[in-house]
Amino acid sequence: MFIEPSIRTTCPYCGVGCGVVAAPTGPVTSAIAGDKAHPANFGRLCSKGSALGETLSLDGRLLHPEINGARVSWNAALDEVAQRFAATIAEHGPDSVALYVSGQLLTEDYYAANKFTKGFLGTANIDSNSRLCMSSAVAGHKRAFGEDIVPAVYEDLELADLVILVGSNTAWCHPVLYQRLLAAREARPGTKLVVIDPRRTASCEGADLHLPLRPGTDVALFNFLLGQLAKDQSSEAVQAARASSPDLATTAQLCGVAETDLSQFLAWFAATPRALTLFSQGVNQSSAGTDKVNAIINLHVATGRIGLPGAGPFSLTGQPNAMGGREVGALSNLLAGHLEWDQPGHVDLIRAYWDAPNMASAPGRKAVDLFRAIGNKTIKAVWIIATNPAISMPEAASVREALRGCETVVISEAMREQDSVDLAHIRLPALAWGEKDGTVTNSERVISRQRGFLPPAGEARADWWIIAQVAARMGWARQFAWKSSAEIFREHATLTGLANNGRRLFDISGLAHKTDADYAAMEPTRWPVPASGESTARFFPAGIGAKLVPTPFREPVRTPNADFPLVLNTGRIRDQWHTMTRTGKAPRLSAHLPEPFLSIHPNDAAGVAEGSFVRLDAITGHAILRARLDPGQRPGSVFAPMHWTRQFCPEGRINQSVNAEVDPISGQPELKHTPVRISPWAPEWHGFLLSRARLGADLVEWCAIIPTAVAWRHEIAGTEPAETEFVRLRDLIPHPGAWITLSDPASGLHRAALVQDGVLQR
Ligand SMILES: Nc1nc2c(c(=O)[nH]1)N[C@H]1C(S)=C(S)[C@@H](COP(=O)(O)OP(=O)(O)OC[C@H]3O[C@@H](n4cnc5c(=O)[nH]c(N)nc54)[C@H](O)[C@@H]3O)O[C@H]1N2
Ligand SMILES: Nc1nc2c(c(=O)[nH]1)N[C@H]1C(S)=C(S)[C@@H](COP(=O)(O)OP(=O)(O)OC[C@H]3O[C@@H](n4cnc5c(=O)[nH]c(N)nc54)[C@H](O)[C@@H]3O)O[C@H]1N2
Ligand code: SF4
Ligand SMILES: [Mo]
Repeated sequence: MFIEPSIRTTCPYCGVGCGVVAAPTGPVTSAIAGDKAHPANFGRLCSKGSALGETLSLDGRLLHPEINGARVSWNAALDEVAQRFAATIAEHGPDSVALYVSGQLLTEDYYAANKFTKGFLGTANIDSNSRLCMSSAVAGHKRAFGEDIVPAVYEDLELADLVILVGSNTAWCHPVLYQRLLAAREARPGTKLVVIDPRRTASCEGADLHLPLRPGTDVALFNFLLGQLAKDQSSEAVQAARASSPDLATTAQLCGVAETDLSQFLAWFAATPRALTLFSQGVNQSSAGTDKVNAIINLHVATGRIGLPGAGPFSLTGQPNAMGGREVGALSNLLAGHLEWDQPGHVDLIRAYWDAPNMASAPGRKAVDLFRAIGNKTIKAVWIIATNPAISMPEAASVREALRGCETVVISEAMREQDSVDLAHIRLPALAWGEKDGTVTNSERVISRQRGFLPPAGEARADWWIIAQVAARMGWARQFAWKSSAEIFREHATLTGLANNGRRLFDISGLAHKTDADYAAMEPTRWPVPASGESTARFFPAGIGAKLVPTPFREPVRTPNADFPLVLNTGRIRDQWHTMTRTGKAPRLSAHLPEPFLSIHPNDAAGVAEGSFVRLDAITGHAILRARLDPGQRPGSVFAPMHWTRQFCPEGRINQSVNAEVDPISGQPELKHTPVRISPWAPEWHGFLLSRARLGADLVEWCAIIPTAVAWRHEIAGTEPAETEFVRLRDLIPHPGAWITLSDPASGLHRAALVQDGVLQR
């Protein structure tokens, strides 16, 4: 039951962009339900969305600005940021500073960050965690369509006769879309589902066909279909496709799939005009990510299966506002409003519109390169906003080292205990979901409102406000004089119509005159919304206006070898979100898969038993994980989740081991393909410790912290002698009560419970 008034807002997790109805039931508690009127979910929510109410507590929030760990006033913190950035630029030039931002920012925050950096700091060194996520899709779209355009909409899921999931574990990562898909198949039982993924995922459960391809070979697979089905065989793209994939046998061998399965897929695609291909990180996060995207688009364009009801290539966005970040151009190689660095007049247009004194004139550094430049001290000041690169970047140990050695690290964050926050000199508390207010754009180009329904936590402020305050202190008060997110939205919407007249499909100038009240009440709205002229749901009907791009197949940069014979694949689990800052609070969400693990095909186990510890080694690092023997793994490749951090399980951090090879066009790192080896890790002892207080994950050699309804469970193991460790651990816990201990050296079992005033202390 909701206590009125309830607020309609949007889920802060994935790019499906579900509408949520929230009603505060106390200072930090809220009832959460799906919004029946929202076109993304029509009232549905997944496990993460429905547990949102359990993640709103103030535990762990960053509540006050800090400099070097000491609490300071906002004025002092903002002055310090402005002064340090100004001094660094004065001494070393504008390219010695950078921002690293996030697809979890609202469009208004994102717009502010991009304007501040490119127009005023005078550098294009602003990149986003979207580099690790969407940049290959962006690059592929631009090559095929001339602009970063997603041609399809969610309704196509209900209209398609053949749905293909490529490198997308939709059942876990875009669950409401998967539910929509299953419901559509129930309504129209003939609809086929094909999954293309090296491992058998939860998304395969409802599939008619699973192609467990050899990791990294998607281009060859789609090239084969293109070569077989393209009407015009003379184009350069078709020639390139036929070179890698001339026939069924060669392609099946190269991709490591059964000939019968591949020919089944070919036959279904050939026979089905309404074919829809959803793709995600198995495509983008690859050293051939951009070519994978274009190989998929090529097939749809060459066969006319695009821009029509139920047909098209469809890039699923990861974060809630991955799309919004692209709209405002907040990646180092983009400009605001889908304008382009190399188009005559575009940079000047923005310079004039912003009244920008220091407009950057060329693209800046992409994430991997940007952190390397911090490492070698080319970049001396960085401002991180709403992301956790110390965990989520590949070769994460060197990213941490880079930050540790950097003169000035500023972070705007919602949480106090977070691996990157630990490394920052200046910490700025940001509003979180439920408090902040603005817009986000989902995978199908629908702009929705996120609305606040809770008071700010402590002294937290909106991300756009923090940026505008620093800009004002650096001398640009006039250009950053916004009083509300509505004002920023109008400025952004107006920009998209500048010198446009249909030249750029991204145009929302029709929303530029929304009053504050209109903005407050704005319903989900799909772009484009030009001030004048036609708006359309789908683009490039039957492929008209789209280009075929040659995509010669190539192997990943680093391939398995004698030292590192297995391929490490990484990704997500159903109930955790990235670095667990929110989902890690909810016992319900931690119950599904409570510890970091490595999925291994039984043939590759080499002495590692189910449920035991396994050590993984790569060139750049190692991890110790719980082994799960899974016949659904493709032999030769192992899978680890990306989520565990220093806060939750230091030895479970996988990104120390993940290589930072990048796609040459998009700069997106190859997060799904690192050569590794595995071996058993045999601790002297293992056990668990339940405690009301969280004791910290560096308690012992291996520790994973798991929230439960009554206490924190510390799953622990070590190689020191059990007896001494047992006593050490017991004495770590400050206690006025008495220990009841039970030790049986013969069986090696040790138990202890703390009793205080006759009550068991957990
Ligand atoms: N539960 C949950 N949901 C999320 C998120 C989360 O953290 N947790 N994060 C959100 C974000 S930001 C993103 S980007 C999306 C990501 O959503 P997805 O891309 O669906 O998720 P991943 O698990 O990263 O990877 C997808 C699949 O790619 C496969 N894969 C690996 N290599 C290859 C290959 O060479 N070819 C092919 N075809 N497949 C391959 C992997 O086996 C994996 O199953 O999820 C969003 N939704
Ligand atoms: N190995 C491997 N690594 C990966 C991936 C993979 O598949 N495999 N996937 C990559 C992808 S696709 C992604 S998207 C990234 C995600 O990686 P990150 O972006 O690093 O992960 P998050 O935990 O989502 O970090 C978001 C942070 O923002 C904070 N926050 C939340 N809301 C706000 C706000 O409104 N304002 C501010 N200032 N802070 C806020 C949260 O507390 C949290 O600390 O990881 C990438 N890394
Ligand atoms: S599908 Fe995505 S947007 Fe929808 S409730 Fe789940 S996490 Fe939130
Ligand atoms: Mo992502």
